[in-house]
Amino acid sequence: MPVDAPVGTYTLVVVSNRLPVDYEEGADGAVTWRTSPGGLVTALEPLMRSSHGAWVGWPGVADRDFAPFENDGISLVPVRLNEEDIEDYYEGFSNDTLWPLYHDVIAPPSFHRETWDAYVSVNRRFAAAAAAVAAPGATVWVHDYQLQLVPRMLREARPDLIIGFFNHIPFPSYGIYAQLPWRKQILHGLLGADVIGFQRQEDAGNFSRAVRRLHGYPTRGVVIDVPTGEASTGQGGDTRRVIAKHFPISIDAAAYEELARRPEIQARARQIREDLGNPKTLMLGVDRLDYTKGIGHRIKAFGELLADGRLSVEDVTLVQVASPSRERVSTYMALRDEIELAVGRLNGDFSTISHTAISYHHHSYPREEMVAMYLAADVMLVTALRDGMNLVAKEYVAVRFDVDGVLVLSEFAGAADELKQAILINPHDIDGTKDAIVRAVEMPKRERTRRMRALRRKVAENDVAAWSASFLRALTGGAAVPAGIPDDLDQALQSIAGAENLLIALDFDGTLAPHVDHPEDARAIAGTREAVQALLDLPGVRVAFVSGRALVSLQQVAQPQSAVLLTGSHGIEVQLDTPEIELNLLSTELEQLDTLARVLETISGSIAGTTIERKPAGLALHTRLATEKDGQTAQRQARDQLGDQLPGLTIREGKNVLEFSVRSSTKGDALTQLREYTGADRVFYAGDDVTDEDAFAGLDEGDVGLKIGQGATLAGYRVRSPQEVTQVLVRIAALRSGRAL
Ligand code: GDG
Repeated sequence: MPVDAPVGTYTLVVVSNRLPVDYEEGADGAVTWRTSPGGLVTALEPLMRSSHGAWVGWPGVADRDFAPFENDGISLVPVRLNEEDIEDYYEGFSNDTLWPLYHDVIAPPSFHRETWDAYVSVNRRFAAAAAAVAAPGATVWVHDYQLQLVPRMLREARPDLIIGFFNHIPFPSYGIYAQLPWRKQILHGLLGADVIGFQRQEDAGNFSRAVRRLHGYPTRGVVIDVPTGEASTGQGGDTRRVIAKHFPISIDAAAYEELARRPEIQARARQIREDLGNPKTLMLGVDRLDYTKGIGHRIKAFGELLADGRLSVEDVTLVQVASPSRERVSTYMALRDEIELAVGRLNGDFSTISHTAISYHHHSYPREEMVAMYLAADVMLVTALRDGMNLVAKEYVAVRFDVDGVLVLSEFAGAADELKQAILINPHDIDGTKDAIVRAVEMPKRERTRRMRALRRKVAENDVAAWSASFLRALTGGAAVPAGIPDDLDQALQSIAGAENLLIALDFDGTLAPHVDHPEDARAIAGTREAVQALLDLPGVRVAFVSGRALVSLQQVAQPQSAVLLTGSHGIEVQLDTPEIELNLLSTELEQLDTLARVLETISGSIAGTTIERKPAGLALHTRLATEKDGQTAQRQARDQLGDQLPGLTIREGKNVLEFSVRSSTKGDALTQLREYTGADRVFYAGDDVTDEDAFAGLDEGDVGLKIGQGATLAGYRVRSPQEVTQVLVRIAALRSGRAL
């Protein structure tokens, strides 16, 4: 059915390589679409319906145009791919270059200029399709490694859009990423997004490091400052803030558990065991047939255990589902041969007439059958050599409502960050993997239950709905921001007000004081001082101001009560119940500061028109008053000499100014120090600026982060203006004193 809505009206647009539907043609030639039930669809379906969403992607059939249509209440916008596009963009650049490269070159990546060209042009097609359907100011969420150039292309076409990107696979370390001939273009493409999501913290870190090394943009914690417009030549000017952070993906855990509780699926699980001759232990592997999944390593370990006599084919059977994948890519064809040779050999060596060592299946199964297998399996083997997340591990846990079963999990799968109570292995270490398998087979019931209970809690806490909500919250902060204190914020305030030791940490400019043209004119709005005093008067409450300003300047504008704890210069300067300002610098850093001053003073003394400004953790060399040539010479000399003498310096370039720091500190660091100093068990943090995101990122569960104004944020709550912050402070004081009475 064609969509009635004209183009350009969708407020939420999801873009992924594949649309979440499969094409089917009846005998009479009638076209039907079957929803392919991926986790992403389940996660986004309700939102797509409620917020007038559209999904842009390839419908899975080459060389055919399809008009936009609606399926199961979701508008689908097909992008055409020709046979050649599939070969070059999909099988070539995506799956034969990016996939192996991003998975730590387990297989050698190919680098071909023609497939790169195809990647660029197909990305352009996806970006154009998304730009055409997005409403003014819409949110667009682009998915995965096939479409890394889309965020930038979209931003150029539609600067009004809010753009998010999520990378489902790992992001490699710099040494590996640097091999890519188009490494700068890909980063540039991704940096078109406002929020770039990764599976693991390590992936986000690798990305930020690559940005620093290849583009030289400053990064602080999760924030990257990307120059805009002409300043992208690196000559200072305006910047746009991009957040690069981990958002570990998950599954629809409740839906898996619901299937597992169905009597017919439990009966099927019993049947599977029976058909396999009721082995004492059933082990299971479920993977796309992909070289990243470590299927060969698993088979090797199992074969050696049978050969050593530590496991017997009479007692243990391994069921391996290897679902067909990328069958036209030659590496995958070779992998299939290799795995099937290993399975055949192992079965030839160890199977008996009544017991098969490996029950191997190169098909796809319906989800119900997968759930029955998970239920039937005593031990689940996930031995990936590199894997963004690995949803199979989470599915196994979600299904086990009987709180039994053992998960053996590779530490190289993203899931290992959350699923710590699995038996974690290094699959390259065959002996270690063998020991882990034996341990899993022999694990006593009590330990199995204890571990599975903890695993289930983890998966239930972060299901796919929580995942998409947290990504979209970071991207848009939710929909419109209401006036006053929203209900959910009020509930959170009620909860923190009861803390044993409560820390109220507040940014100043934009949070307590409206932004003004001249920074020295900033003043907190009326009522703030009284609200702060009310908090200071309560037992177990500390109030801190956390600012990017130099502390002297903060004191001047905020005129804080003496009991207020102060941190300035993004945490480099502190004043914690002391009369003097203390510098948070190590003695080695103080020595570096001396060297820095010496070098810059010499340069400035010899070149007319250059001046030096001292900062708490560094110095700035100003060249505004020098001739252009002298300015350049001074900057070059400073870079060269300091590069030799102090290689670890952070250098920031602005218009006619070069700033050197011996320490890059963030408001996140400031908050950590305040938390330790006050011994707070709960923290309330309010801020409006992107530098406050580092503090929000450091909040724990149970803490409250409050963002002031619009813009991407990691804070859980939002208000519009400093006026509402004051209301919130008054409310916290009232709630807490109510408790004290
Ligand atoms: C990428 C990243 C990341 C498999 N065989 C059958 C079947 N499956 C289902 C599983 C699971 C999914 O496919 C596989 O997901 P994984 O996460 O394990 O791996 P990738 O396909 O490589 O996915 C990965 C993921 O994106 C999400 O961000 O976790 O790291 O590589 O749901 O159950 N499902 C059915 N029949 C099969 O035969 N029905």
